[in-house]
Amino acid sequence: MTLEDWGWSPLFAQKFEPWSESNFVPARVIRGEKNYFRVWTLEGELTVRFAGKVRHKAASRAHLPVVGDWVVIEPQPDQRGIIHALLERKSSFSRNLPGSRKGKDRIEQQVIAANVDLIFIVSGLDRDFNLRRIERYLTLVSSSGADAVVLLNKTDLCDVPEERKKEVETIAGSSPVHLCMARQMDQLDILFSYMQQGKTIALLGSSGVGKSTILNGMLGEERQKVGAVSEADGKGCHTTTHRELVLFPKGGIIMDNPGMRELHLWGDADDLVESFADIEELAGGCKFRDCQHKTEPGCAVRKGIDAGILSSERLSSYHKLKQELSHLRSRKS
Ligand SMILES: Nc1nc2c(ncn2[C@@H]2O[C@H](COP(=O)(O)OP(=O)(O)OP(=O)(O)O)[C@@H](O)[C@H]2O)c(=O)[nH]1
Ligand SMILES: [Mg+2]
Ligand SMILES: [Zn+2]
Repeated sequence: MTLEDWGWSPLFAQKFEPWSESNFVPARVIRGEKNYFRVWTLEGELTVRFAGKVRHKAASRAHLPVVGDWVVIEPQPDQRGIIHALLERKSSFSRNLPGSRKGKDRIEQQVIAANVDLIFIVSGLDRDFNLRRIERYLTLVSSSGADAVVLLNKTDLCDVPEERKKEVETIAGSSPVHLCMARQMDQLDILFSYMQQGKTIALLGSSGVGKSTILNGMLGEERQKVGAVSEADGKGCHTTTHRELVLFPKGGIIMDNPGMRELHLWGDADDLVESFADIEELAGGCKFRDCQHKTEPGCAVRKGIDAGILSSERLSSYHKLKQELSHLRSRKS
């Protein structure tokens, strides 16, 4: 196995350069536990912690290693090691973890997955199906630096899968949309066309949509535990509890993830340009350059709704996400 099999590239080699003359080695974080990480190095897998100075030097939690990161390790006896530094990420999928302290709104960037090239946004065609949530995921992916593919799983539980696919295509822009039935390993072949040596793909979506089933199906073994969804509300029971990178023998890396409950945006208004390219394009025809597409005269976006090119739900969703991003910006500064 080579570093390149795990996604190493000249970019990371350059970042590692200052460390290359001592005992340090590059490693990729493949699993995160509460107090330690599992990393892969050329010498094998190690259990590592980070040196206190890494924590002190980190400007925020977003600067601490997560699964997918490349880190600088000082190997120790007994397959152990110490993380000395985090190499700059080429992409990161983050969300906002809002909270409050002393009655004040707080925002915090939580990096969920680092150095991912492609994100499979998995959605179930059962009660999980929700166009607005997919829009939210697409917006988060556009700020991550990764590409997106939407997977609509559980075709067996839907009478009109092709119709659903078409609906998603109207909001997915240039991201491909595929149907699959992971439980019977149906239509998983198309997913292999996205795999290649050193490329990292993350599976993201709510609990119970079938992320781990998809990974098992592609791998051809029951590597990840799979759990039933609740009969009462159709939701999953958070079976996967750790993020983890799995290397495929034929090339490519897949990251399984726990289902996400809350998806607050982390990014800026520009991220909507990609995830709502249709609205941005229509906006070019609005009378006023700063048109908010609400009540202004000569609004080409609202004309688009009247003409049936755009749904009013999508425009509301756009307004909502834009509002969330501007709130975030006012908190950041
Ligand atoms: N009917 C049907 N069920 C499926 C399909 N794919 C997965 N499932 C079932 O959906 C349930 C949840 O699957 P998981 O793979 O555990 O879902 P997950 O997304 O990994 O869930 P978390 O780990 O909780 O985030 C299991 O009972 C699977 O057997 C499918 O194509 N059709
Ligand atoms: Mg799972
Ligand atoms: Zn307008």
